[in-house]
Amino acid sequence: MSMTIKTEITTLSTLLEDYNYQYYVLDNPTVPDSEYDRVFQQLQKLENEHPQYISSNSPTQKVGGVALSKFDQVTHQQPMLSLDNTFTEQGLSDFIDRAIEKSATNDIAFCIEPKLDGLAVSIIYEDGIFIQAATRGDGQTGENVTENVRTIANIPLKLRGNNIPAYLEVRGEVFMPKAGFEKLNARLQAAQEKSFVNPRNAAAGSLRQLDSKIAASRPLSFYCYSVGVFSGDLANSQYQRMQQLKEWGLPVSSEVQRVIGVSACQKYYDDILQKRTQLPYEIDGVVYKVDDIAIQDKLGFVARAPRWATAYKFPAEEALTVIENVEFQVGRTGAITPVAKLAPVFVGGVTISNATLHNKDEIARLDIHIGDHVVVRRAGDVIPQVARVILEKRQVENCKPIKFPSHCPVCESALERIEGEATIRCTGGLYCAAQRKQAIKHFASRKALNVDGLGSKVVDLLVDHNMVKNPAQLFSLSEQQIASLPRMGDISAKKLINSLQVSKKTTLSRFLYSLGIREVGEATANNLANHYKTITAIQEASIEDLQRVSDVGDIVAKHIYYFFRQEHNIEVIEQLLTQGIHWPEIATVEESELSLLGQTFVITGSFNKLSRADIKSALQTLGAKVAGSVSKKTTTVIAGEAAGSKLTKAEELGIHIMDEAALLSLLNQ
Ligand code: 5U1
Repeated sequence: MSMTIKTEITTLSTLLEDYNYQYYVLDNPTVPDSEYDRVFQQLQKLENEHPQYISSNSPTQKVGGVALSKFDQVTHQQPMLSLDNTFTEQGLSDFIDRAIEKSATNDIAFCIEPKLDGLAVSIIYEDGIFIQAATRGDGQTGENVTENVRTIANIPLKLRGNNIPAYLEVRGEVFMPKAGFEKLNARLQAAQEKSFVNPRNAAAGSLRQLDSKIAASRPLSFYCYSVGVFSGDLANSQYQRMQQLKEWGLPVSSEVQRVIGVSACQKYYDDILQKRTQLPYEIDGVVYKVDDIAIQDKLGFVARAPRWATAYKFPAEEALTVIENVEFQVGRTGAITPVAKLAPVFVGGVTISNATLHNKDEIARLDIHIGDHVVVRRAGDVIPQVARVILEKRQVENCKPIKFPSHCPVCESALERIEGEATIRCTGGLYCAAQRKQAIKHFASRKALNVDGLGSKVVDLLVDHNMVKNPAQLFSLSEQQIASLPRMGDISAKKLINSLQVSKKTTLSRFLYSLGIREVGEATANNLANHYKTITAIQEASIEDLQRVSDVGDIVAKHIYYFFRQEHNIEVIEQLLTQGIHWPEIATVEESELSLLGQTFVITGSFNKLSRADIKSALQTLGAKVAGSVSKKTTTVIAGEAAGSKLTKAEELGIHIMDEAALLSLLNQ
């Protein structure tokens, strides 16, 4: 009997280990969370009934144990080194040249990966079993954080596979993914506890908890980036070692690559910088390591950093400055956005002098005053924000509270705040010149009617000179009127008239998008067009019916419904159609003609002949689903030029891959 229980416990543990490996390392879960939970509970129940069979590396042992009074010290057998760093392309190229020169080898390969913004940790496995984890500390001695690291979900307590060394030290970064950080802070704020300023601090604070149950409740994660002390043999390549760690069940970033040459190294940096904001965790640069371990040994160290590795850091995303003033902008839908006017500061690679304060609640939450010293943040292409106020630097005599206006700063109409919304809006509609300008700019924008030559400045002029009060009036403008505007001549006027003429031929989806209905972006406009086929059908649809369209929920349905019931909007649409805006009829497709029904596509990379939006809409028209990430459910990946990790993953999973030419021929069929 006891043997059966023991076997059952082992079987359930192995099953959970497999699920964890598929989820955390392969990034390809094979069962729903509910199934994982069911098996977990079954194991937990058996272990509770037969505690003599609980192993310290059982998947149930990730919940934390008794609190410690302090952390013990751990001396690293091999010092944990720091990294040299550079901020410039020249610095990277110098590092590569030095490595080539010192190693007397011409074409050195580099193993490269993003530099995570977390804490370095060393983990020791003996005979494949997790036995100890320590922080970097001063590089020689760190703190024993075994009980906390044990609780990190993606760290295996037992390695899998073959030829596992009797002794293996892996090193890597413990970090907190962005989503987990947001949730944790929301939870702390709700409990009126102090929140963390960034994911790195949250990771550090969580790892230093003496109570491992608290650490277990924190959404920490881990990626390996090197091997420390080990017994036996390992591959002589940093990249292959990382792949080997992955096979043993250890989490390794899917962005790790092996490349040769300065330009490939620089390209990787550029690509990662581009997708930085989309990554689910914070990174602050790229780490380059000479791939060949024999060359690494030959290169050795200077002071406490290896000559064979460097970090090419991204421009700092946060900087300190002063709020000089606050202005209030009026958006396309009347939203009033407070904008901080800053003492110019260099951040994220550019000088900024404006930062959004979002809304009235945000001003109160941050307790911002004019004159305050603040930390501003500019992450990628995201609008700069004020991250926090440095209250210690506030000089009361030089500070004044921000007064939110009671009326629209542009048209003086009343402001309103709908219950449950954070945004305060101007009620002026198109009477408000600011809303008029934004509405016309949106109407003419690239993804809408795409009117070439009708940029922001021209729209401002047209509205300021009272020539255009709504988008339809653009089409009644004469060449003479346009040419009479400052800095506009006969030639640009002719061009603009011509562009307006060309823009009249559009698609229903673009037309819908151009109307600027709240919450109706490109994708929703496309879904509406494909569903209803005609503008009249959309105009007549009820709130309930609108919710049948993919991606349209109760709120969006109401926005659409009420938009088409406003007298003014009905008039403008009528005028636009009278002016000759037209689009090809959308054929009614029988279900039998939806040749891609039931298939899921992922689009990655860049394309020459088609835009991503066009590809997406063409695939959807044929009944396919278009997803953002590759998983086992993906049928086909459409890979353009410079496709990155999605393509790699598709290859790993053996998913069908199609290039642009193959896609065009499929669409032609
Ligand atoms: N991704 C990565 N981060 N990081 C930090 N690799 C890496 N390597 C490091 C450090 C300190 O040190 C190497 C010298 C092993």
